[in-house]
Amino acid sequence: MISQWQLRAAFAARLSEMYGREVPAYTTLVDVSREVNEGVLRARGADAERLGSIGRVTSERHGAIRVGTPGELRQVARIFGALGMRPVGFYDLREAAASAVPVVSTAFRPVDGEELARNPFRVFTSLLTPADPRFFDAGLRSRLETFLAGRELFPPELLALADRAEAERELPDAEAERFLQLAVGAFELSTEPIDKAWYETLERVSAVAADIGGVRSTHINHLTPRVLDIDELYRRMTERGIEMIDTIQGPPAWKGPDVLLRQTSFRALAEPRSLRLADGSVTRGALRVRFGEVEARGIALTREGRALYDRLLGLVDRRASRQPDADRGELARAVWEENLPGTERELAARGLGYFTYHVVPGRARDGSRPPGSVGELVEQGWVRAEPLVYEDFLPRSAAGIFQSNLSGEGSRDNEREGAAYDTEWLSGAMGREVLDPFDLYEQQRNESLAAVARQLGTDTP
Ligand code: OOG
Ligand code: NI
Repeated sequence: MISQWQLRAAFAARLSEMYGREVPAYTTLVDVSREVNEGVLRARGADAERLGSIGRVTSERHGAIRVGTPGELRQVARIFGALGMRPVGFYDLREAAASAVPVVSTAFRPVDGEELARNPFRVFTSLLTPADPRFFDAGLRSRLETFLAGRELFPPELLALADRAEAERELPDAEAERFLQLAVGAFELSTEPIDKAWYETLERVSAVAADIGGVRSTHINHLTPRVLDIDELYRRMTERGIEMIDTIQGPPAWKGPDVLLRQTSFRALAEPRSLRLADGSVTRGALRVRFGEVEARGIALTREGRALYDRLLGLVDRRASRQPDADRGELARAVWEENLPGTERELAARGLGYFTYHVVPGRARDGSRPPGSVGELVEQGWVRAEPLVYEDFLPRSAAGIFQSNLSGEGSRDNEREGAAYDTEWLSGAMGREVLDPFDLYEQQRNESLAAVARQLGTDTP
């Protein structure tokens, strides 16, 4: 029998194998990430594993896919459900991007601590928004919906195996093998010829709309390894002649604790594709749809911490617009140093970051009574705080990542009212509840505090 987490780990590994075969620059990214991680581990020892074991970090990946209809999203949810992954978070990329990205998104990932430690594979999953009149007029919307209704992304056999794996939380060896083959196959780039005129019609709205609705299949568009020092990785990739986008997105490099998520990417490479012309003949062309990304993960922020982060971003934006020649990274670093606590301990004390709490063995022996608050318990050495790693995404960075394969600007008619899409809508469309990431971190913290109280024989602090 192959359990759910083993299926998830095997799927991530096979997807990585497939992507490496098809996108060689990805293999370079993985190799350089491994070198950087080994270096950090040598230099920092156990401290390097504070936000995840080196085993977890080395195999850790996130992927991204894009689908066209709620029906397709429901099917994707069944496949990821088989792997123990649930939809977490709502990202509205229609608003976050400077240029047009007509999608709303969620991320499928494991949700409990043990499952995350085993293998945290996650997939950022975007759904096209044909009902948003800022992007699609009535005629184009209806052609698009007809096109999407006529395609099948996932074979029925794959979906049946997925349902079984989700219900039974495991599959027998032979079925597991079949499931993995079909699942990886469903995310490969198709060789079927693309209708050139139709693709280009959608491309005028947005390259992302064309990537989703211009073809009869879906594909993984990037797969992202995790690195422990993204500034060092960026230097080494550049040295190897791979042209990265010009920034690392997310928080700046600074001397305080790493929080949330820092990401960077290289632009999609032109790949040969068959294009069908209006007269039915097939010609060779090239499309840029698959790219490479790498990320460094930090401590998950609480709602208060996140609100502070968003305020600081705004502050950096304002300073950057007043000083257009200044280096944005430097400006951000200065803003960070003025406003964010420089140590993990303070981050915890000010309620800005998520931690779990664990009883320090032996402390109770002197016969004194443990204090009542978490802060005092930590201060007096009864419990130690372990940071929770951020398992999710950032809308502004995601919008930046989407640009990695946008050739044109696309178009958005800002005179029109946008269609309303939100978490509830997405949950309804998928038939599964889209979970709130803050609730999940909070739950992990609360469970650890309940365990502390049980062990110390006190009330939950
Ligand atoms: C997804 C972009 C978002 C990330 O890491 O923020 C993303 C896409 O390009 O489909 O993967
Ligand atoms: Ni990504």
